[in-house]
Amino acid sequence: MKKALITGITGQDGAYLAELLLEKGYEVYGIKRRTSLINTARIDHLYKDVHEQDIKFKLYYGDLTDSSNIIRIIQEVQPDEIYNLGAMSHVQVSFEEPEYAANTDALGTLRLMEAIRILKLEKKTRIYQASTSELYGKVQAIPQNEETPFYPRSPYGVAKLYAYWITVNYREAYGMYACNGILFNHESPLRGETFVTRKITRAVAEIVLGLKSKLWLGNLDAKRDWGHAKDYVEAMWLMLQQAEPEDFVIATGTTTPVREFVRMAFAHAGVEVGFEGEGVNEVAIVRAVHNTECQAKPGDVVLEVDPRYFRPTEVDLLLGDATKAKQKLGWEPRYKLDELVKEMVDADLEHFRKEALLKASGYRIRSEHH
Ligand code: NDP
Ligand code: GDR
Repeated sequence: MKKALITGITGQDGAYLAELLLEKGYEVYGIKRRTSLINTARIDHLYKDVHEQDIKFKLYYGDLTDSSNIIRIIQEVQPDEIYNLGAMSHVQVSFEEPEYAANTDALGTLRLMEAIRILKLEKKTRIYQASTSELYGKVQAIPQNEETPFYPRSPYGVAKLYAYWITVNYREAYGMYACNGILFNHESPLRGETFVTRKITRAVAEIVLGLKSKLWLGNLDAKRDWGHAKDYVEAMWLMLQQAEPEDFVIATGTTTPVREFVRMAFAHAGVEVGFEGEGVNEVAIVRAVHNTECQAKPGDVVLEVDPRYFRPTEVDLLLGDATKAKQKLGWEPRYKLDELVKEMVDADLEHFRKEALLKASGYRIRSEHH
């Protein structure tokens, strides 16, 4: 039975990957941070299952900023595979916490690599590094593939650039099986609530159910190549099953503006919106409603632009070319963007219907606590 260690197991990708590896018969170990509120909501179902059977899923407290803790956990687990998904992963927040982003995302990766070396596991343990399309940053070529030059545009992107190269360097210097997956944006109902897709699908559900009247967003012109996290964690696993370690771009090959994602999400909930105005004055207005449950009415302004969400430097356009992954890994995305949008909107509608019921019954709901 293979053993996998996942950093960032409490995040979106960690949850899908843990599920996939357990299905494949792995023993799965994860590193979670100590937090004042419990942070394991995305993996609680796996944890419970385990108590009914043998222990195949175990969590350790830890942090990528703490070397001794990383060394101790790796020494205890002796993993066959490490998936380094832990990161301060929010691009805009990295402008507010640049040093922490560097410490976790750049030096955290170095700490993992060094732990492998200190423990002399170079020949045993394979490492997946969660690299990102944010490395491409300022557009140098369209579409972007493994040969496209990097030009990161945020402290997050720069920290991940270090992590990318230290992964390549340890592979070349010490013969480690270490791979970079250069993954383009991938989303799901488990996506963090402050990333743009989930922020949109949550707001659409709240607006439809009458729990909120308006959504505030930043740059509506940004274009992203959005896939489904479930497809992307499969690519991570495939990268560690090859004869030789290599780096791969993982993407859908389709790019879509934020504005269009908004339109699609409302449309899936039975609300047609149109956009008027430009720049900071752009708004989305309800044109028609085809959903009897919907509380919004034609003419309502349901989206405004708030410059607070503009970034000091932006990544305008991401479009990935995953030909290499298709040829060498046999990987292709299964989900189309409209299926992803539907799954996310449906999940948020279900969630907020419960809140709407509670509100109608006189209980205070979460959004009213802030
Ligand atoms: P999330 O933000 O959902 O999850 C990040 C995980 O990292 C969480 O488990 C978080 O813990 C943990 N973490 C944060 N800081 C530390 C730290 N100092 N030490 C240990 N763990 C830490 O990210 P995703 O699941 O979306 O992404 C997974 C990885 O892939 C990240 O490295 C991200 O940068 C990268 N990536 C993501 C893409 C995407 O579109 N989703 C695309 C390309 C790359 P907690 O739950 O306590 O916050
Ligand atoms: P990104 O994802 O920065 O691409 O990083 P995010 O969803 O945060 O932004 C995508 C684009 O939408 C624009 N945008 C907004 N973004 C947020 N979060 N909130 C808003 O209100 C808003 N309005 C417009 C942004 O400006 C941007 O252009 C994600 C993360 O998962 C990274 O960890 C990962 O490496 C990359 O994807 C690939």
